[in-house]
Amino acid sequence: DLHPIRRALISVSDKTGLIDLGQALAARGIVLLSTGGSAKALREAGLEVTDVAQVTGFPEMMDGRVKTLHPGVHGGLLALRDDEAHVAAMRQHGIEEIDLLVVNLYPFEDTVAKGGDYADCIENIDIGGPAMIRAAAKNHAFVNVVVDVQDYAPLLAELDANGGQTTYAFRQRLAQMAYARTAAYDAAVSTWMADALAEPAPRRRAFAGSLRQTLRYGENPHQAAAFYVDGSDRPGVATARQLQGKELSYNNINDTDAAFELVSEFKPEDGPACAIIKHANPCGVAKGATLEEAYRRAFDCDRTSAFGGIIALNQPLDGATAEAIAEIFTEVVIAPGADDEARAVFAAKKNLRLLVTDGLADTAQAGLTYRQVSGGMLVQDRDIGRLTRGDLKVVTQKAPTEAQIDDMLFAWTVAKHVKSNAIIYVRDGATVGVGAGQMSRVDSTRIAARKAQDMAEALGLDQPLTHGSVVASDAFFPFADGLLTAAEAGATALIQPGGSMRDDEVIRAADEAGLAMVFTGMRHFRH
Ligand code: 93A
Repeated sequence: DLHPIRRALISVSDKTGLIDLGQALAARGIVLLSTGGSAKALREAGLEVTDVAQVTGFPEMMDGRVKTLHPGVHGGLLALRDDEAHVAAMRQHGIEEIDLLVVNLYPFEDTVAKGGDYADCIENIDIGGPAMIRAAAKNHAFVNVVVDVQDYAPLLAELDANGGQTTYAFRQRLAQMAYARTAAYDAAVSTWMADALAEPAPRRRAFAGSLRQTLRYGENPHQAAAFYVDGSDRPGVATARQLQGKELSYNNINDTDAAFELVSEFKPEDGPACAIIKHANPCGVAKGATLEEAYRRAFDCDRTSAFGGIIALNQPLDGATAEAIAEIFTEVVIAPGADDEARAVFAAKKNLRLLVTDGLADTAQAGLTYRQVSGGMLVQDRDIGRLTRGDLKVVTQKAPTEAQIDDMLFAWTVAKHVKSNAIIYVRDGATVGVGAGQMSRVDSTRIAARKAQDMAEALGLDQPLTHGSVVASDAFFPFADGLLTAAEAGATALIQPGGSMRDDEVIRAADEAGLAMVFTGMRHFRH
């Protein structure tokens, strides 16, 4: 299954490494065919190149839309070299074998990311390239197809290791990667069109991702893993610049995303905010007069859990905040910038990963989320539900104060980012208890209160910070028990969707306990 490469077709948009590759192939006696711009570049480097136009007998036409779509090319890629009829057809029509195809496609994804207009994006949909890639990949029994600049060196190494030939296994691997590329490419086109159409329902979507990096391992060391990015230029973990620290792990990426998405809910102009995440759930979220204060208040929600956490800030990291963060072990800090002083403080913490973004995530941006299930994928709109004061319906005799409403909205925003069943106690713009990921809502309510109790003891407070707090529940209280637990912990007001069969009972219990309660009419499940 070793086959030599005698003739290569090179057609690349990204000309990186093109000349070196052309020279290396020519030096191995390989005849070069090429399209317009690629041929020109190779020729300027002094290489001998045959224009594809000569192979097809047609000039490149229609702004390059039609250049390689011809039997002279596709016959050369698809013909089975060991099939008499195929070989006869080649001879009859003057078609010659193409043994190596090197293509990288029109930069469609980059054009979208750079905000290209509709016509620009359309023109950057490559047709001839994917057609050739798919043809060459299908015929990998004989043909080599390279779609990535990174594979130029391995190709040359393979040729050198096998006396100018390639093995079947090598070609097969190239073919697999080639189909991954064309699949991702078409997915990117489809996704862009769906966005352009503002297609509301997550129907007939394809996942457009390209490999950003292979990871050391997945959630656990025995699981292989990789990070794919969708090419959108949105601020977040996928586009952040890492200024220092070890390579991000799978869990780091997941948690950093959760932290950054949460902190991005708090606009910088509304003041500093900090979110600390552990295992994808917040263990402290707070606003503060300064960034340092926001961090310290978030930290005080649950100091035990915050150890080894992921910290996200809604404003550029400054020196004082960096000093405070550096007091304990932290895995990752992500912020929309970091000043020199902060960088100097962190420089001493070699393992701490510092990521900076260009601004915050747009939490109002529509999009889709994907989750794999056995045998399929669940796709849904992102949860961009947002409430304002006007959406809140007071259902108790007691109405909440303005300050309580502020805390309710804060707690509600945090609840959206906590795994269900989510219960959040908030006081003065800081979480003071978070109950996450429990199978029973009343358990979440209890756990959050107990943790607040533990914190009070650790901080030497007379009473837990849940005293005088407001509580958010991501879904309705099915019974009064959760509400009564919150009241016992000292909560004075509640925000919840409402809509339970027993709403009356729950409202009555709130009235009897002297609590203020509002219904949102919106739920924030997160699983
Ligand atoms: O417009 S196309 O879809 N029509 C074609 O027939 C065709 N053949 C190759 N684009 C086509 N290509 C693409 O041209 C390749 O995929 C590559 O990205 C690009 C290389 O063009 P040039 O060599 O002129 O820079």
